[in-house]
Amino acid sequence: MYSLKNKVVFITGASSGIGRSCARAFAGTGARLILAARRLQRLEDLAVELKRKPGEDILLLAVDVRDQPAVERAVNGLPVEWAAIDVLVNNAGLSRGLDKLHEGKLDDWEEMIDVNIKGLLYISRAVIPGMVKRGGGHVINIGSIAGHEVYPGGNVYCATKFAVDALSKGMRLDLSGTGLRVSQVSPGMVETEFSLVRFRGDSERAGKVYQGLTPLSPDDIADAVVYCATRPSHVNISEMIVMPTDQASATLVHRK
Ligand code: NDP
Ligand code: 8X3
Repeated sequence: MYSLKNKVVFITGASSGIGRSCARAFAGTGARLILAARRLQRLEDLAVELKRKPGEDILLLAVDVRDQPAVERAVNGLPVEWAAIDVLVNNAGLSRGLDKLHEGKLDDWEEMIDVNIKGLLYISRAVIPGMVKRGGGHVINIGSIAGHEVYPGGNVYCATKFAVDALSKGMRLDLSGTGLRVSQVSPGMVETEFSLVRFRGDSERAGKVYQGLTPLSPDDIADAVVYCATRPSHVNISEMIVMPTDQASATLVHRK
């Protein structure tokens, strides 16, 4: 098994859901954590929960992944003892709305494309060159079943996750021979703030998404992410598609 003890793990979108669960799971491996999100207070609360001291064994970054200069400043400005990132978990992402394409809101499209595709690219562009220089590192992208199958109303969100799938494959090709690993973990339905964000705070509508079925928990996905990161260094898990037992495909869900 690949030991993560004292390795530097950088997680985007660590203030909630899958990213927060990844932070907890990686903390259990003895890794040092760089946690990024816009909501700094949430990250500070998480550092307290994990009993870690910001700056010492955990580093918190308030950054909007859509802001390329800010991303570059944050990564290039890391203190020297934090600069050698071993594992990057590209998790920050969101969906907005479930409108038919011809009725879609342009702002929703822009936000999903800016965060899910461009944000992932900005972070990757800032972090991966250092890994290449050091001859090692692991990029783990959070894709989705929505990156393999399109569902009604999913249009642009699905397109962004298809793009993440293409970027994961592209990274693996371009990084061949560098010693870096690239994995993608693609979940089905996970109960997080995802649907609340998609429906802009409408908790009744968000709750209905998971009604009558047992969704995945964000800890289930963190478990898969840590599994990828702890394989021996000659093993690259290209992709894990993780579905709830109650969900057979993007469109077929069993509800009691
Ligand atoms: P949550 O809404 O619970 O978490 C999303 C995270 O992304 C938050 O920490 C949020 O932090 C961060 N984020 C959003 N926008 C930005 C931004 N502009 N800059 C920086 N960080 C941002 O959702 P999930 O945990 O479910 O989602 C995590 C990932 O998992 C996403 O990529 C999503 O597409 C993917 N996914 C989710 C599934 C699900 O069913 N939940 C299934 C398949 C994939 P903050 O707001 O503080 O900036
Ligand atoms: C999130 C999974 O099916 O709600 O990526 O789009 S789904």
